[in-house]
Amino acid sequence: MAGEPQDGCLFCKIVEGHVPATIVRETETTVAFRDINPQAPTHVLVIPKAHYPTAAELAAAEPTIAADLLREAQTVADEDKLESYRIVFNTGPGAGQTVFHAHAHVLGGRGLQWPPG
Ligand code: IU
Repeated sequence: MAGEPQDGCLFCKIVEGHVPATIVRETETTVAFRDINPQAPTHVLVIPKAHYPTAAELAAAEPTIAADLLREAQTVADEDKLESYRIVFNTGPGAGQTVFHAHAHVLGGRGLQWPPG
């Protein structure tokens, strides 16, 4: 069923505490943890506890949780005192999405180029 934990989903396992992660924030609906392969001094992933493969599917099914995700991403940036930062939703393999459980990347702490690669 939509939103239910999926077998084999690594981020569902992080939500359930079955896979270790450096968690920086947790709310009723979201978890934020440091990326294991950081691309910037701050690189935090903010995920919904509910399983949706992409941010677009999350927003369509659970707009309130999608808004929670954005608010938490902003809070992570504030807590790391980032003056400038980027919030990224890679969507689809061609855009670099490798984990199909919606997540926002919060990147900052260094200069970020535009356009991204
Ligand atoms: P992507 O947008 O789907 O490529 O992002 C997935 C991210 O999840 C990527 O940056 C990985 O380094 C990160 N990650 C993680 O933080 N912990 C893990 O156990 C695994 C991936 I697997």
